[in-house]
Amino acid sequence: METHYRTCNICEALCGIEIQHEGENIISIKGDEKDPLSRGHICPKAVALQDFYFDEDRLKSPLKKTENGFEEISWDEAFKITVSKFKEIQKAHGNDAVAIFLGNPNAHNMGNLLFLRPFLKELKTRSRFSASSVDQMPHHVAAQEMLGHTLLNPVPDLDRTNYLLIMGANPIVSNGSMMSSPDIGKRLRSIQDRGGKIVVIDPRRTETANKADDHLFIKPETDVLFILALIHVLFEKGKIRLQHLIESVSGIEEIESIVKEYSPEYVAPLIGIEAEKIRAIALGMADADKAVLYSRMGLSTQTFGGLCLWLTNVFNILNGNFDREGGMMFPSPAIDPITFSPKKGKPKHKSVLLSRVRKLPKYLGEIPSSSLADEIETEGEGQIKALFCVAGNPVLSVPNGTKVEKAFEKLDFLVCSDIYLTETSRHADIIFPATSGLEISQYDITFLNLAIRNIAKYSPPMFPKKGNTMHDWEILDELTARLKGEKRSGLTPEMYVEMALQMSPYAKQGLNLKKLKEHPHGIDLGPLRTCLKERIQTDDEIIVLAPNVFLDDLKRLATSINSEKGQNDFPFQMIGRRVLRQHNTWTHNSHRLSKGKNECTLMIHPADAARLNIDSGEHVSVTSRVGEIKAETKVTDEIMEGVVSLPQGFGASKKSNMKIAAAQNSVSINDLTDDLRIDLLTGNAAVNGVRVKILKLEQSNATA
Ligand SMILES: Nc1nc2c(c(=O)[nH]1)N[C@H]1C(S)=C(S)[C@@H](COP(=O)(O)OP(=O)(O)OC[C@H]3O[C@@H](n4cnc5c(=O)[nH]c(N)nc54)[C@H](O)[C@@H]3O)O[C@H]1N2
Ligand SMILES: Nc1nc2c(c(=O)[nH]1)N[C@H]1C(S)=C(S)[C@@H](COP(=O)(O)OP(=O)(O)OC[C@H]3O[C@@H](n4cnc5c(=O)[nH]c(N)nc54)[C@H](O)[C@@H]3O)O[C@H]1N2
Ligand code: SF4
Ligand SMILES: [Mo]
Repeated sequence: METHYRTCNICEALCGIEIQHEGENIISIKGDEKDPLSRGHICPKAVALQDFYFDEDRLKSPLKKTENGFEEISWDEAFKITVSKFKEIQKAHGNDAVAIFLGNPNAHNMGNLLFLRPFLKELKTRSRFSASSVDQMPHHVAAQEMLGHTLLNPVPDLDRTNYLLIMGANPIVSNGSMMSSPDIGKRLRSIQDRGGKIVVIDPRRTETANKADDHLFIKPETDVLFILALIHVLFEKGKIRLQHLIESVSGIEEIESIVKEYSPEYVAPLIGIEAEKIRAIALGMADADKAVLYSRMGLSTQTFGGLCLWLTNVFNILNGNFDREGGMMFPSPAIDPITFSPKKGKPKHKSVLLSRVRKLPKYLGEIPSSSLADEIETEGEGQIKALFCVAGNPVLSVPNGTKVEKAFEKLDFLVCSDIYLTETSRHADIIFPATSGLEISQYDITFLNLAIRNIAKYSPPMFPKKGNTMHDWEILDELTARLKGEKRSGLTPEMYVEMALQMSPYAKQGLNLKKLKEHPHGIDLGPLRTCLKERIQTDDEIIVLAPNVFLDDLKRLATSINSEKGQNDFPFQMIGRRVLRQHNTWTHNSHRLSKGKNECTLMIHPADAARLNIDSGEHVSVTSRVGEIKAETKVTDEIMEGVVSLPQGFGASKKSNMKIAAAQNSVSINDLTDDLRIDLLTGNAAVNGVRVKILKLEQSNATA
């Protein structure tokens, strides 16, 4: 029997796993007790890594669409067709006519991250989209505007804080996001064991809220008012303390004048939380020496996502808990993406570019994914004619997925890299079959830069490539070479890691790839430490507390307050949720993860259900401006009155080749979310707070 150690690359938690196997026969997958970050923790999804590897439905050969369905072709033919199509379309319509969509798994795969850069350089397209604009773009915008670099994203120092305020995140289920913190349950309990406090602000009493000391319901999309009121209280009670950043912050007066009008008494009726409670939280955090406000998905994917994430930083800074033990801190990763694109000394604040059709902001050089369909459908210079979708499933993951799917029919050429024939890739002309989690080598470049301890870890591949698949990085390297008309680069992800480690601040301590290979559980580089002075990228190394883009956006907030738009036709606000046993759209074909009760239910409050005469288990139709779905209800007081919740990532189509997933009859929340609902400041989709109406279905209409 052999034992293989690696990091699970499904979600951001970075759990170390121990796999016992005899050749291809897996005997067990367990948590690696010796992993310095995860300390033996895993979730049910890690065990399913074997299901994705062995899945019969998985793609095992390049495919070409023909009149008689998909046909297997050689890699050479797949590359030839793709590159000649790209070239032909770019020649006829310009470089931007070939677009790229990057899905979430790219961030979990070092090969993709490393080889996308040269590929994009060669493809020369400005039509770039990714899952980031349906997720965390506001975090990047706040980082760029305040600290000078999109990747300077602070993480809560969970292991040392004494007051954790969680807004719009459910880490007990998601295992943490923009905060790689495996074993989150124990870590939260430790806060309480050392006398600390956890408070959750969420329109749903979530699994995390159930473990917290306090949970407060908040009306969806009003969080920005809550945070403004917290800051108001800090000023009012003379609690501003900048600690070691006292000489390093500009714009305090502007913030003071802004928050004046947002007293707890003013915001309370708008957000649904009593003024007294708001004051108690602000003062509780001011008086705790180590306190941190952590905001995530629920705040970044709403109409005021940018303001929410900006004010989250502002609150943590003014409360003396930024770049300091127990507050928001910055990892000092061994491979630091910022060293590869330092901005210091360069002129900042070029104004942000706008997208062609809807004139939306293009942060990170990306067009907001909510406008993908528009950019395909709208004629004129720069219209998208071809799309390369790498590890993405926008038909299920982007707002108004039905519109995205229809737009795909207008494309001259769609090519996808995926492990499955999905709701998206089934429309492709060419599909590249990629390797999955157990077949790749991994050094987690993205998430070790978001981890709550400094760690370095490398995992070699465990299994050979399945069937006639290729690694994503090989696909990208081959495409780059053929676009250039040259031979493959000869580089491997390991070579990049080796080079990056040579430039690392830890190189002096002897950290290199050889050493990482000798330490399969990973190497602990210690707790987070104060380091912003070295890492900040603004020209004068000053934190900009009040950037103009945010100040300007406050006007949009002011006009939206008290606006009753749409409430009569669509009386409910819909929010999303995640389930422990699935990850986004792609894990639903694991029988292990998909068995059991239907998790794709519409949660509704008992008072609302009574008014509509609905019981748990009955079916309703849910309609928004853009679409309608049918769903089974779950009547529960864990959701706020007036709010309903559907999980994200569901809705596998019978037309995909994922038989287990398709048999579940689930629905896609993104058939209801609205591509026009967007945070205009950052371009991020507002998938939370969507206005819907609900109708009870008679028995005969109820088969969803
Ligand atoms: N309404 C609503 N919409 C949401 C969200 C929400 O909360 N509510 N969440 C958003 C968030 S946070 C995210 S990150 C996005 C995710 O959106 P996407 O990234 O579009 O979707 P995923 O399901 O993560 O996976 C994309 C595809 O990658 C394939 N895949 C998996 N592993 C690999 C691999 O190693 N290589 C290759 N080539 N392919 C692979 C999968 O089969 C799948 O088809 O969805 C967003 N959409
Ligand atoms: N099991 C599992 N884990 C995952 C994933 C998965 O699909 N399954 N996906 C991974 C990905 S890609 C990501 S980005 C992370 C996301 O990780 P989290 O940010 O923890 O995401 P969610 O669980 O969607 O939690 C969002 C919370 O925001 C709340 N919310 C919605 N609207 C509002 C609002 O207006 N205000 C407030 N205050 N709260 C609101 C919702 O009720 C929900 O509890 O999870 C990752 N981990
Ligand atoms: S929590 Fe995330 S990283 Fe850990 S085992 Fe589960 S899916 Fe893998
Ligand atoms: Mo995400």
